[in-house]
Amino acid sequence: MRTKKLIVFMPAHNEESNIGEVIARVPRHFHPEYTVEVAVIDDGSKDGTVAAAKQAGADHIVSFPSNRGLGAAVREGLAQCCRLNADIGLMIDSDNEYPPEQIPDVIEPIRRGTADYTFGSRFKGQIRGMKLHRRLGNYFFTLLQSVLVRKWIYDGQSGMRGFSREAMERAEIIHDYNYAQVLTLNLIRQGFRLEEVPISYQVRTKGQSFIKFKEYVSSVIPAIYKEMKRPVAKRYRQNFPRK
Ligand SMILES: Nc1nc2c(ncn2[C@@H]2O[C@H](COP(=O)(O)OP(=O)(O)O)[C@@H](O)[C@H]2O)c(=O)[nH]1
Ligand SMILES: [Mg+2]
Repeated sequence: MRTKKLIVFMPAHNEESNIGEVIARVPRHFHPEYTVEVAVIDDGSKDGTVAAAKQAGADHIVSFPSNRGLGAAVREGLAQCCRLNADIGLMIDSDNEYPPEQIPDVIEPIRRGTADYTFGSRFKGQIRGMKLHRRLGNYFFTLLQSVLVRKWIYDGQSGMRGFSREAMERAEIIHDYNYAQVLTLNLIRQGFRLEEVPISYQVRTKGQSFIKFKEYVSSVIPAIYKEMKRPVAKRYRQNFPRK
């Protein structure tokens, strides 16, 4: 029996005080059929992020020479998973807000074959410490995605997501600044199946969120519009042939 590979990848920008703990908490032996590797995409960090990641046992580290943005880093993470022959990819933020212990739960629908793309869903699970304005921003952008894809979504901005190999190969992220909305619109429009798994989330206690309201809105809204305007090729699923 061929062992399968799960790659847990982490976009990181100046997370020296958090990334080591996230890596240490990744379950390395969650299933006898799976090996687990950790990949870090360091987006031009100026602090000790790379050293902390190495120290904590990261298996692969890609460093951008300068800061390119979270969308670019996630795009590189997905490409790296394919290059390293992952069967499943799992992205998790490196700021210690999402629970690595729940990685097996979040990829379970993909292992089972009932989904191709999963979210660790904070709004289906438990949230500690989220400020009201962030909560409202999350509701707004999630509702917008729900309307655009005509499917009820709970947590469109989650920083913990699972991907089947095919979803990783075909995903397109059309801007460098962020990925959260455009990636979901792209995958669902191609016909990939999304499932949300409840997780518990704790707002960061160290370091800072990179999100600045004006910059976020003025980058994300045009990107959503651009993604929705692009034609996408529907994937062909063998078990559900199209009529
Ligand atoms: N690649 C990349 N990652 C970033 C950047 N800024 C933040 N991140 C990472 O993206 C993740 C989410 O960022 P964070 O600032 O916590 O956003 P929030 O959770 O939405 O407040 C963390 O893992 C950060 O290290 C950036 O400029 N580039
Ligand atoms: Mg965060």
